[in-house]
Amino acid sequence: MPTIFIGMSSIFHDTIAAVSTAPGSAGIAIVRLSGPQSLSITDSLIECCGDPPSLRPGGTFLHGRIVSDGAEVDEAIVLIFRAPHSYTRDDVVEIQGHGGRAAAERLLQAVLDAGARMAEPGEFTRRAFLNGRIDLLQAEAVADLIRARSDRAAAAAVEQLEGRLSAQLDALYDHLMAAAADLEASLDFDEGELPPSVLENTVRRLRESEQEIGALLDTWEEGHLLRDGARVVIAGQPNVGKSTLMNRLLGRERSIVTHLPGTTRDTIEETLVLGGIQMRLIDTAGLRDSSCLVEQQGVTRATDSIEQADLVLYLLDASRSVTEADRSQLEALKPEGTVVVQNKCDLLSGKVEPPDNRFETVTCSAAEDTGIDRVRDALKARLGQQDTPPHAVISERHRALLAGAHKLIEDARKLAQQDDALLVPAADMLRAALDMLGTITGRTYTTELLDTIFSRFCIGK
Ligand SMILES: Nc1nc2c(ncn2[C@@H]2O[C@H](COP(=O)(O)OP(=O)(O)OP(=O)(O)O)[C@@H](O)[C@H]2O)c(=O)[nH]1
Ligand SMILES: [Mg+2]
Repeated sequence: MPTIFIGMSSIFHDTIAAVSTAPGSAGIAIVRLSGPQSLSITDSLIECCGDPPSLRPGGTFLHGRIVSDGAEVDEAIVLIFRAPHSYTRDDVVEIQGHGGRAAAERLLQAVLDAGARMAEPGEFTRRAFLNGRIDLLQAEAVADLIRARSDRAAAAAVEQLEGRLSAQLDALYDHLMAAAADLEASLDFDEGELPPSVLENTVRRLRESEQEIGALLDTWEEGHLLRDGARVVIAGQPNVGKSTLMNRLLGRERSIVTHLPGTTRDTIEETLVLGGIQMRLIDTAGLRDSSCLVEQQGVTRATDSIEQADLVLYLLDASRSVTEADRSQLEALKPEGTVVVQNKCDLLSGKVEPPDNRFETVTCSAAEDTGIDRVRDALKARLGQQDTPPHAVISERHRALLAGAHKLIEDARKLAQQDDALLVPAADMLRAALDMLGTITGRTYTTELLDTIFSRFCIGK
């Protein structure tokens, strides 16, 4: 008598499938299925010794030939995950076939022909969320982890995936819920009869919530640097060696270098990972007035880049005296967001004086490749948070919601402190703030919100 495995009933009635490994040459490719027919579809495709997949327990694997329409598709290993012990909490099957684009596509086609539907980007993770295995913050962490370009970004995503940020948000939600309940309770008192201690308690709780949200909002800057990479803009007058420095930092000849001022016209962006920190390095056109239309546009782009930069490397030609244009440019830059680099030091015999004591200044010769480590060290020191262990940090989506909730809580508190008669609008505001906090973890969500979040995912995740 074969053992019969009864799967958990799922809210999903169809079975999705996708190639879950990256396209291209590789040892193996994995086609993943999730949904109630995952096992029966695999049964219909596999020729193997012993029981078919649907009669095997979860956590096991088997070897067999995948045959579709009488033709052999591939030799494969099949991994079985039974609901609810799977990535999506539904029955999941992973078929490992040979790698390579064509082989993987053939395997996927066989699975689709047998009754599965092609998965949308992020649909496996979306099902994991809708089935309650992970919350929205953890789902977002999956996308962050896949995209992480630096060790630190990956470590922060893992923290978030493990639920550190979720736990923090849940505690915040509960705290605010308690304050809102206190406030609602005070609505039952007649005017003038509300004991002051009840209101004092509510106000204290609201203040604590505001502080906690403030602390979370402070992690945004770091989160932005980890997720998007710090925007490091190399700027300065024409011909000071910006493109040469860009190439040195990247370790390859990316930007065109000539002796002619005005060589770089467009902004040139490349990713650089330095000491575990991801950055977008941006080479720009030399800043000068030009009658050439192309160069003018380049200078406009350079100026825009400087405005959006997390850090500006302002280059000077150390062999020349600092110009008026440099002085007025430096005047406009913030010392906390700028490192002055005095380049072309090889052309000097003596020591160079820093142009402006307000700015951290390093010297180098990009052409001779000396002092570039000083530039790297300055970048790492300015952009790294190496002294703190990696921790989960909020994203732009979370920031907008947290900032909104913070404002509502603050306004509600002020109303409550002002007059008993204003407790009703204050309670409404707290409900709206709770909704906002709930949208971060996915206690409350809309289809549009899920569409936006999961469209960032790749197919197969
Ligand atoms: N001696 C010396 N020459 C350098 C150094 N760095 C760059 N140069 C030279 O300076 C000239 C201009 O270099 P680029 O890197 O194109 O300068 P840029 O600032 O990008 O110039 P634009 O794109 O025109 O704004 C080239 O001939 C480089 O070889 C350096 O450290 N020492
Ligand atoms: Mg250049």
